[in-house]
Amino acid sequence: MKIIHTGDIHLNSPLDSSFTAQKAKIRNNEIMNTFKKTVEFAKDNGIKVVIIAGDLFDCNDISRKTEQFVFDVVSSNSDIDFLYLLGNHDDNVKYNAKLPDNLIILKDGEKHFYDNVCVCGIESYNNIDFAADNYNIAVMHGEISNGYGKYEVNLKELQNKNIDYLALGHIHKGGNGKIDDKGVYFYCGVLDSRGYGEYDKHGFILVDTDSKKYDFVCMSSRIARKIELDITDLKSNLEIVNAIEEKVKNIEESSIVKVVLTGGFDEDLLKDIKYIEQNFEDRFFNFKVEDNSVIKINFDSYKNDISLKGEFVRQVQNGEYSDEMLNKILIAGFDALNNEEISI
Ligand SMILES: [Mn+2]
Repeated sequence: MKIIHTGDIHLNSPLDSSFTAQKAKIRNNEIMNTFKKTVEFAKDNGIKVVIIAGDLFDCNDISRKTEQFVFDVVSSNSDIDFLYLLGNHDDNVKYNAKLPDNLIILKDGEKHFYDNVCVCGIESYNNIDFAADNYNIAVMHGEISNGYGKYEVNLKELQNKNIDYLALGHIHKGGNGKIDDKGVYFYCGVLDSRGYGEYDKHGFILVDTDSKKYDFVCMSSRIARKIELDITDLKSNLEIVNAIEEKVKNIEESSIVKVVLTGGFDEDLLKDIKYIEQNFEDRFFNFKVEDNSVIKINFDSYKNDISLKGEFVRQVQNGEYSDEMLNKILIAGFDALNNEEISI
């Protein structure tokens, strides 16, 4: 049989670190629709089991609208079982309405059988008890580690326990590996990116228990992209804009884009991040510049400089600052001495 393994959908996220309130609302609605589309995929492909490996919701106090949407989608597909393990974000959601019968909370060690396929949520390693002749799916929410914390997954404890497939949630980027000679683990990653930090394609894993094939199915309604640009050899804001233009020319306009500036720039380059951002803001769903570049100063050339700038550079050079602080002071000082707005 075929099973969908998803998780970390994080419905009802504030998304305020990536977007304005207006765009956050749009993005949340889109992610709700991605959940709906995932269920439609199950319906269209005759899939009867959807595993949600934790963090369906981003918080315990979800809006009634979100609850109603999820319950509607689930209850209108009553022939699909949604096996839902609680995550660290949604372990204590208080629902307003009664849970649909087919939204089944996975309890530690409780087995759910579909012919020879057994699905079981695991919180305590003591409760692992899979029969060798079944196809066994363990569901956990946590990160692979050598530890024993609540959201840590210790593979040593899962070896030689007849697990065929370990459905993991919690880590927002997909990934997989082996448990032992028999079993594999998969992180499904988030279903659809919520913004910066959840880059590239996202979706769910389609588990085929017969062929033991595990396929990633992309569900991204928008893709977040991170692009690096080394500005070491660039001399002006215009050159930076042109270099970014070259980097983003093939990126879909629906994307969430971040350009990270790196390298050491010449002190004569009066960088204006707002100006740079303005050139791309309207083209993409969201556009941001993260400036990690540093100012390059030839301290020797200021040794005998009798100007105010020379005095400033010498003062700063003799101060005891971290590299990061030194960079900030130099940029702000040069902006001030050049009669530019100080952007610190
Ligand atoms: Mn989590």
